[in-house]
Amino acid sequence: MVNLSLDKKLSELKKIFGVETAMDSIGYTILRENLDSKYFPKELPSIPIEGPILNFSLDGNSILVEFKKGFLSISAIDDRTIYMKWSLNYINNEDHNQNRFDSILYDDKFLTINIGYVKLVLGNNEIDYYSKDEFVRKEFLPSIGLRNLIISKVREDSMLSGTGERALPLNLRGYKIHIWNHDANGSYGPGDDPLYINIPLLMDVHHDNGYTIFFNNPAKGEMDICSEFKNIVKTEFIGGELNYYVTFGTMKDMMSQMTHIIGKPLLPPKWALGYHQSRYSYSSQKELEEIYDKFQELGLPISAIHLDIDYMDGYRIFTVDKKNFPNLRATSERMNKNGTKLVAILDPGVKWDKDFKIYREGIEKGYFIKDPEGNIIKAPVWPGNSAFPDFSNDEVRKWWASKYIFFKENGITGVWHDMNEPAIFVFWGDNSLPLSAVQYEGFHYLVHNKYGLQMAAAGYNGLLNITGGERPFILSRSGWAGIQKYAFVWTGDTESSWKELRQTIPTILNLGLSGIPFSGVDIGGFSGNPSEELFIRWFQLSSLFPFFRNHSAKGTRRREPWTFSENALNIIKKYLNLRYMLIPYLFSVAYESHSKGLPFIRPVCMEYPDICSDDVFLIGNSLFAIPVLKRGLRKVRATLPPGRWYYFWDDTICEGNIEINVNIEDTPLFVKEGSIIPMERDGLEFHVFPGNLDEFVFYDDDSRVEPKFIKIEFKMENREGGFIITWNYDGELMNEQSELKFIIHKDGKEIIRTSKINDSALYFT
Ligand code: MIG
Repeated sequence: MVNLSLDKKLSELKKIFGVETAMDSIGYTILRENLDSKYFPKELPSIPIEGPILNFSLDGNSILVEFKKGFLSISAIDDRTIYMKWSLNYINNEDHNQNRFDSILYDDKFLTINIGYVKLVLGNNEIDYYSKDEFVRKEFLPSIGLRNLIISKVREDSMLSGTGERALPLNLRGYKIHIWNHDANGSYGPGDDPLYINIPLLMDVHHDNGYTIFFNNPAKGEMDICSEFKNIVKTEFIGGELNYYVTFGTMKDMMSQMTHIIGKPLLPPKWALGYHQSRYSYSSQKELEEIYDKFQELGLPISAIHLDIDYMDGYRIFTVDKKNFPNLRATSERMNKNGTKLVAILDPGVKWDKDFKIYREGIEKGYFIKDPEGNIIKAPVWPGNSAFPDFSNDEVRKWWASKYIFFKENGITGVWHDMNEPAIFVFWGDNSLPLSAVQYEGFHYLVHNKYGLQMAAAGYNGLLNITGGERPFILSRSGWAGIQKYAFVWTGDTESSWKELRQTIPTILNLGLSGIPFSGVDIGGFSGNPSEELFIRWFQLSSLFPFFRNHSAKGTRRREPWTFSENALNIIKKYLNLRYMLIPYLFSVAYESHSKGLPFIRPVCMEYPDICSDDVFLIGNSLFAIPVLKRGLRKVRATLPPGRWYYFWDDTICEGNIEINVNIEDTPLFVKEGSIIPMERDGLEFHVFPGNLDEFVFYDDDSRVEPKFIKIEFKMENREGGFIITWNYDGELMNEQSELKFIIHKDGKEIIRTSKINDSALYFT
């Protein structure tokens, strides 16, 4: 097995991790291979379900269909969402709080089920799905067993998106994707697959009608999205159950219905939407203070500074290196006064060290993941050999949560979960735990994809216990369906390249369509060195992303705002200020994501069916961005979505095809006619871009779990010679006497009008 390239790898690993860890890595890799060749099944048997339909019955609110071989249970979750479960044996229905079907018809050959605008037609060998009388999907009877396989036919012209985190286009048609959370090992670029967050959820839309399917199976899998056969999607899992939810309707309806099932996104504490400064690593308290002070000195707003792994004592989790960080809490208190929070990294691996308390506890309580022979798995990560908590066990999650008091004691507000795929330093093959490792919920290959999610669930509860009522902030690298309930995510170790800059947009759009609204990318890319131009363009783009963080790998050139030219610093400052000015709008969008499950940044087709591009996006539904994604580009030609748009920077009204100069300081941003954009400029201002507006909900709160809030629902209507804004409000953050300051954008001018919140209307002519 050892050849030249492995020799080279060994010397590399020795350099990065030291000789011992490099040797441990070889040892672990061999162990993993031996275990899996002995215990991971060699054959993956699969038995096809076979028609015809022999019988069907209504069992509670579910329909149980009996085929010649196999059973299918169908329940209605609501009038646009169904749940399907296949088995070779009789199925006892779980209680799903089901709705009733509107009608069930059987005519000898076909079983037709109607609910709301959804219709399913079951034949002897397949199922046809219809939404609003339109055919959307055909599904052939699956095979089940250790290999669960389901083949479906999709329409020719639909967009297939979602599936978690992909360095692929927004439309995934033509790609085969893997469903196995994976550490990209320090650097990746467009086309690399899989990455850290893989979700068996696929959205299939055409003309804003379609379906989203979510396979409720975290097992190792893959999905061939029309790459092998035209219009054929093939989904496969190793083991687990074959059950899935399918929801129908417009993209927006599907998002809200689906997040009802996989989990409603959290509402972040407001500071989390500000700017985060990070680097691998700020490695002393002195350095941390210098960074913080420099932000103050230059008048650059900053919401958080992140500490990467070097703050720990020998990479032992829940410890601080007291030599380099003698009093972290003192620094954090100073930062907190100006609203800057400290965020610290946390990896799941527990150093294999008999003198380390967390390790001893884990051993005594039996909380670490074992191999099939009952030995605790010992595998190298940053601390050297480590043991891995079994987060699939609720008791372990509670234990883990109880450790987060450590963060409070050290003045750390937010926690950044890394290496939680979990990642292991290996020599060859898969860089995680053995497939055959044993966890509380089952073999590792069945639950691996949930490791980061379950760690986040534990961490979230851990923080809830100690924040004194503030909403927690967790940033997670890995995740599965539902990670949005607990955490923000970022796209991991992106390479610093123009093509990766461009890739970032569809990656984040697909995360959003997978139910994860809050995500971002390391500004400049993680690995490698961006040119000043690339860094500026990346900064401009990220200032419009939900999560806005500057982070970079060890050994790369510094990337703090002042480490480029004076001109760059000025541009960076402009976009920092833009971000903070937009926070009232962005927080309202975050509230919409939280309450409706909608993405934070959106593909254009979500608002304007059929118009889609990987290079532009909407922020909420009122702002539209055309980021600059090419080196040397100084002129952008593009087509605006239908309607009239105000150029954000000078109020020029634009429509249709446009051509704009984009000097290095410019990034095209547009406001939809008929919008209200709350901004923080001279206090809170409601910027009015006249036109008809169905609804805009302004939301603000004090970032607490039980918040004091204000929610104002605005409408706007054109009237002859002017317009009228009406609103109603709820909440205690403002009172009857509170004034609303409107800034009306008209003919390139800004006109100020104030109203009492109690007035409920403003008429403008
Ligand atoms: O093995 O903590 O993606 O953001 O700086 C690398 C060090 C571990 C990977 C993360 C990156 C972080 C780095 N980590």
